[in-house]
Amino acid sequence: APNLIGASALFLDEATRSGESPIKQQHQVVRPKRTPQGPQYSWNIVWRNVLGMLYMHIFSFYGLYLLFCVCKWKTFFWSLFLTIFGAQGVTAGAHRLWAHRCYKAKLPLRILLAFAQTIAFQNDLYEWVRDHRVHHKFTDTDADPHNAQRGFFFSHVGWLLVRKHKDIMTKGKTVDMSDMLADPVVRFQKKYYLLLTPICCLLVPMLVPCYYWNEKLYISWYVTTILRYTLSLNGTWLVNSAAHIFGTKPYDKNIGPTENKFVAAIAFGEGWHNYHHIFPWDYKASELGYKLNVTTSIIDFFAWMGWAYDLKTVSRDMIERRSKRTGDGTRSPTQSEELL
Ligand code: ST9
Ligand code: ZN
Ligand code: ZN
Repeated sequence: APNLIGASALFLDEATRSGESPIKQQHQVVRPKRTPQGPQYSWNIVWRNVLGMLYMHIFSFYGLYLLFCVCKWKTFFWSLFLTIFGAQGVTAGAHRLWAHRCYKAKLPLRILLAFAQTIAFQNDLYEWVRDHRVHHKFTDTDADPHNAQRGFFFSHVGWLLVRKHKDIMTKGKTVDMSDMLADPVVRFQKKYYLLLTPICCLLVPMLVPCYYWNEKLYISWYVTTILRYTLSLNGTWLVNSAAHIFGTKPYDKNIGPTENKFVAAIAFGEGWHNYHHIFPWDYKASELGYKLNVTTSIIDFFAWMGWAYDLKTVSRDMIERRSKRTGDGTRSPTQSEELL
């Protein structure tokens, strides 16, 4: 059964005071300082990344054509499977397990999730989690790797195309990552990432259809690899862009992140982002049960198996009090009851 954390205020204060535990420290939030004239940015472009992203996005359209008009149906389902499996490595793994420690996972589950996250090719777990903890601590400031104050494009993909703002490096150093380095699964993936990720994300996904059902190599490359990877990346990036710009703010109207159903549906439950930024330790990343939240059901499944345990969540009373105090009034008081 999920373990209810009954006093968020206490939890946050304690984390702020001690500043020691990586699990508590990641829940500190530093509010953005806004200047009236707005900051100036230099875009130090990394052309290798720009060319890579251009190639992927342009050839994804060809992949779309092949997907609907040419490829075998098994190739379609193989791509779908890779999308869902890889996404769980990001949502249930990198995000809810490693970045926020919303629950604990036994070794076999950690290996499975790290493998899935390698298929997703979104940087190694260590780098992903570091950027994400820094994003939560310095949300929508220059120290946020995908600062949504710099607009939709920057927070969506632009941040991967330019050198990072110096604040990310300097302030990012204050985020404790020792728990990550203590995990042998994380260390292994980090050490061999440059070898593992091209194999898991590009090569094997492409070769399986050719070997098992005689798909043509070029079809498999454009559909299973290029299109699937590009769509998965865009689905993930929407959490940083759309769910920081469009939507309601039932839990805290003073922050950028929003509740966005469209993103929740596409990103397997990660679009309930106003809630998530206020209660980042909740393994459900929303208060709405399984509503547009496949990831929560996957974690519950592993909890039922005994591979996931110590699931953390938030009491309804605490959510209600917070919503009344800082929300924008769009939270329906009955919505969580209906779904429980
Ligand atoms: C990708 C990641 O797409 C997406 C993450 C999205 C997160 C979303 C979260 C929402 C929830 C999840 C939703 C999932 C939904 C799934 C749905 C699926 C359908 N703190 O980076 P460097 C220091 S990746 C502290 O090289 P540059 C550090 O010392 C896509 N320090 O900076 C570091 O050295 P080291 C594929 C930090 O040179 C040094 O700075 N990958 C931090 O400015 C240099 O770091 C790519 O495209 C920090 N946060 O380069 C690759 N950061 O590492 C993109 C840095 O040795 N990356 N430091 O300790 C790059 O090419 C480069 O990073 C760069 C910046 C050009 C962007
Ligand atoms: Zn998060
Ligand atoms: Zn966010």
